[in-house]
Amino acid sequence: MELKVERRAIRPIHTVGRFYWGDELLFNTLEDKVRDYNKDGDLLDEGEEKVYAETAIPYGRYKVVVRFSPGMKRFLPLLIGVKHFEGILIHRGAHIGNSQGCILVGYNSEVGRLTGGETCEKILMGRFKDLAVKDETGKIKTYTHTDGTKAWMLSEEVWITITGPASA
Ligand SMILES: [Ca+2]
Repeated sequence: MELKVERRAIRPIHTVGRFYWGDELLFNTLEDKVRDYNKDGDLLDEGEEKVYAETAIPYGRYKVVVRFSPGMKRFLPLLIGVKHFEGILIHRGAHIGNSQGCILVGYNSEVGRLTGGETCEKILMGRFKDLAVKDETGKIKTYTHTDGTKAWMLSEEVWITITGPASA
């Protein structure tokens, strides 16, 4: 499965985008400020630097697993192999104060903010549930992720591409 975040509004302190499941537009995303200015997947180039809790993850394509987040106390999608970052999740949130590089989901009904995040996270996790491997009783099978937490067994690999804006 291929997911996509298309960054569309690159603002001085926040970034609004669109979240796609395959080709299907599901809802909006909100991230911190984009600092991977040359879009090469790192924050090492001239003029680039990571400012803690104020930096969006670099552009790129990342594997996604669904892992139990000890901090969030629920199963959430986790991006693997993000340069300069650890524990990048996709979860609900209203404003970038809720994110330290994580990808927030909701509807961009107000400038720089999201609403309906709880609904959007439910929709997203429903999609992952459809992909999950279940036992005879319908319970999702899990394995132990490399960080020691439980993760869902998925019937296919899931990848997410962080891209955009199309016109730039
Ligand atoms: Ca870069």
